[in-house]
Amino acid sequence: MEKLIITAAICGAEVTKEHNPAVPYTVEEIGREAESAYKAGASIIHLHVREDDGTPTQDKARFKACMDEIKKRCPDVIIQPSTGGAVGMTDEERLQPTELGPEMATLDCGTLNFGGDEIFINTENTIKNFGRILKERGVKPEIEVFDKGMIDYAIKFQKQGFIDKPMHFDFVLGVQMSATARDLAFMVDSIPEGSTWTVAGMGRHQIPMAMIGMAMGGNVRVGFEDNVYLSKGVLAKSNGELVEKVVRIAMELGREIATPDEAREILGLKK
Ligand code: KMH
Ligand code: ZN
Repeated sequence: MEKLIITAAICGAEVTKEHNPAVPYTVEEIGREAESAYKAGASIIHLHVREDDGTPTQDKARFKACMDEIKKRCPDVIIQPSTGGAVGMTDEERLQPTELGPEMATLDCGTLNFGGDEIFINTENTIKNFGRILKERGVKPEIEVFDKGMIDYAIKFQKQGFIDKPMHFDFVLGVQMSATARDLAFMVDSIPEGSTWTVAGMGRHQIPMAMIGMAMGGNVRVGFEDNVYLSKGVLAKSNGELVEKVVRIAMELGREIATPDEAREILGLKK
């Protein structure tokens, strides 16, 4: 099997210090959490940033400060800014970090319910526009899939020239769609041959989905954005602890861990 790419989603836009005091807000805290994940074996940092008080922001200067801090601590790690940001942000706000020339960024391929009255809006025109801009800026999209129709959108927009092949997908299970082995198998079976994929299970689904994904030959995303617990009722002290847990399971499954450069190779990122 291919080496395992571990993505650490260290911060997110919704989780707070009330959920887990180790959730990072400041530039220093974001650097600390990225470093803990990187040292444990993460080759990609999926990045949201916050103001010092925890407010989510897509501000370009704030992203630059955080990315510089991460690069200082983890020189070769792949930084993957979010273009999803937080619910309610405008497309222009969301696109700001792509101006900083990251190697990757997310591309959310559909609209979905995001809890309570929240709707995370990604219209067809938003997806096409984001795809076009990422392509123009040489940024590889990680296609965020919250249900099967989003794979169909990605394939349609790839055919129309807004997304390049080979495509890389992140199956986010447990937000809108459920998180079962059947769900994951259906997603994996629905993407074009030659694509790569990773799985992100929400909350208590994080480790079970990671285990199934690893056994299937896929890649894994863990981190506070999706889950703040190391085990039932036990808060993780850092993102690194969550990555370490995945590494232990990977060792048992015989999956070696990809370095950032090996991940670049697997994902076809230009260096
Ligand atoms: N915070 C969500 C509204 C992404 O990073 O692209 C969007 C999100 C997906 O987290
Ligand atoms: Zn995100």
